[in-house]
Amino acid sequence: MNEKPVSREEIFKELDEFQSLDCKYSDGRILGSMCTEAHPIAKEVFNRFLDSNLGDPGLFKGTKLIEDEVLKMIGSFLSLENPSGHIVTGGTEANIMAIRAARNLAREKGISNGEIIVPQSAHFSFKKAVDMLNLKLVNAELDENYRIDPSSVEDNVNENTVAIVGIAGTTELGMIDPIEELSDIALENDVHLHVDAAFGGFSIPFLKDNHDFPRFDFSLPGVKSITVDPHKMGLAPIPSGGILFRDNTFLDAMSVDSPYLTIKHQSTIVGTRLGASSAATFAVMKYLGKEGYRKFAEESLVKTHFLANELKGLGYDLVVEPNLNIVAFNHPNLKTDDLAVMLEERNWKVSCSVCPKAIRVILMNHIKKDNLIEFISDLKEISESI
Ligand code: EBR
Repeated sequence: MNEKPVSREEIFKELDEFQSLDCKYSDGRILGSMCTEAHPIAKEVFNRFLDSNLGDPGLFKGTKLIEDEVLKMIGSFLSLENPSGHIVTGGTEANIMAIRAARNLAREKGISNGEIIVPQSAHFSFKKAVDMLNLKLVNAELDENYRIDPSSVEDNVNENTVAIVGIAGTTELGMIDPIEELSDIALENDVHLHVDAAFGGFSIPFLKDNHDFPRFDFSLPGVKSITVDPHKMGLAPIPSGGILFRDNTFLDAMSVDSPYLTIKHQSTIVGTRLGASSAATFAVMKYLGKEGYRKFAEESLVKTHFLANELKGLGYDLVVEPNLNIVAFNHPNLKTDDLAVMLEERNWKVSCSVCPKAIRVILMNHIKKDNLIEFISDLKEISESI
């Protein structure tokens, strides 16, 4: 480290050089991200609340009220009036908290060798959760549309099951699992049902009036917790994830004494934590309202169907008809990895799914119709060149 202070000019010059190596959402070439550029009002508010620490909420009472308000607003579109929960760093932390609560409550019932059942399509954060929480991960099979097969869940539930996980917007394909059926299984077996709606949580509720989506939220009695990330479809800055629980018993099951803080107990994994995430999320949610999110979600679906139809017209194969704003596809005569390289050479930042192997494009807000037209023209050229 430098001994003497460095001038602002020099610092910014150096940082500019580093930053010039980063990809920019605004270029419209990042096709494989589930995050996007945060809304301007959220960025402004984030800066203003940078010093507030929700790890010690008695010092930041106003920011704590903001976090509560954000949870209430999210609860209002997930059919739960008074949710318990927190704004956390993202889907990973939210999922770990949900599984931790389920494990601790199951322990109270005498389960010591706990297992969780997750679909094969689950995000890898559940692998981290079982590793950290000393649980066993059991994979449930998928149906032909890459959604969890409830009969596979039924086959795998046993006396050690502490949680079942369903997904509303899978990471790779954006599919929505049949949560209603999982809810019945969870109730019958007295097991915690967690819904990972990290991706779909900020779009499905706004699309459901005009589209035929299955129920996935707290209106289903078996659902005990939901992950929903403002920093994905919610246009909030990173880090902003959400974990909502049906009531306080779940946070209580994880609480530890927290001496020397302004609160006596703490249930979050993280201690010192940003208030800025809550404040920025509050601002963008208020600013857009349900109407604004409906508009963004509808636009992303229009782009999704445009891309899907164009791909079919060019002879590419879709893995599955999209549920949400993700299109996964292959070329009938090319290996996915080779196609990915060809697209990378044309400066597209693509990402590949594993189950099954395919190129996947997530139609986030930063991808505009013009970007898609250019992308489709490159895919046409690739197709004609082989
Ligand atoms: C994808 C995160 C991602 C974001 C990937 C940007 C590439 C990017 N997914 O460029 C679900 C259903 C997810 C998910 C992340 C997480 C974890 C949980 N559940 O901790 O905020 O799709 O990354 O969320 P995180």
